[in-house]
Amino acid sequence: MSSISRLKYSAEIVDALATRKPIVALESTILTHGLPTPLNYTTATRLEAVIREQGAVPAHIAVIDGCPRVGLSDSQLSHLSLHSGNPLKISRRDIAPAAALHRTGGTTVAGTITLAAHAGIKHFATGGIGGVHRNAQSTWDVSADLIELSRSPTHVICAGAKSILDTPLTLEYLETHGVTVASVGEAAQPNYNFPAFYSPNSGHHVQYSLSPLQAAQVGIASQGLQSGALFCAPIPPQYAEQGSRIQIAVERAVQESQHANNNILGKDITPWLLNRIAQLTDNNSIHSNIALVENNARIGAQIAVHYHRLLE
Ligand code: PSU
Ligand code: MN
Repeated sequence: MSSISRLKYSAEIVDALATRKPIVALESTILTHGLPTPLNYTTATRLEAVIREQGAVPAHIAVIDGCPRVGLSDSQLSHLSLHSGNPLKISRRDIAPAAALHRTGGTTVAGTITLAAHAGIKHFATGGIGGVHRNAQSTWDVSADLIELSRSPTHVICAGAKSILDTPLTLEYLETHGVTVASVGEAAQPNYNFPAFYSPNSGHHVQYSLSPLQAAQVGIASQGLQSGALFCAPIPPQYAEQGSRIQIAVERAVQESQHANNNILGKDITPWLLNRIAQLTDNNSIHSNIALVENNARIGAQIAVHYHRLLE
């Protein structure tokens, strides 16, 4: 049986799809590779609560025992968060082998978009996306997240791309591949900064500054174009100062990862850097990460609610 035809929905998601409720997808690599236990579990349940507070339905996506799932139970979230049995990091390329070999793993942004698009879920909130890595000119390390955004109609709400990546090259890549990029926020003032995950401003700009309602209107206007979009919400301002301190640790971690002795390659690079930055910042990076992903879940749910009202 194909992995996609094995896709299973929780009862709540079956109902939400049938009754046309707003749904916000959530990834699970943040549980299996992005955050340490038990903060990964408490964050996952908090994100679900934040989305419900706004009147939308959360849909965590993962592959469990070979079964791609949309909507996870509390015990499935808790199981993933314990990292037992060495869970896979599941990008698009890993979905079929994980299904065939009955493996369990967290879906990345690319893996989650693939499954969310199949389920007909338009909105997906996460922390940061993968992008074009520094030195990609020689390593070719470009995250599959960017490719997936370019070929699916999913709209992703995130806090930009981490400065472990090459921001201008990431923006160039998104432009070339037709992905809409905008900032989104509840503030009255327009904001044309492309955020840098731990910091509200990367020093690079976007062309559109949207309210959640306007982001939903862009979603409606994108129908038929099959355009993916990246809606970027900056980390809340109280974390800005800490962001510049974390930046120093980011630079050091990137340098260490490039040191030949460490031999960090491929899909292990992003989790390795996240863990090293947490060590170097005394876990401050983790608190920032949790704050921004909650902010994105809230704004993502607001966009999804507006979108569904506009559809009616
Ligand atoms: N950024 C984070 N935390 C994460 C990730 C990115 O701050 O957990 C994860 C996401 O799942 C993203 C993936 O899709 O890392 C990107 O990995 P790569 O760079 O190998 O494509
Ligand atoms: Mn990579």
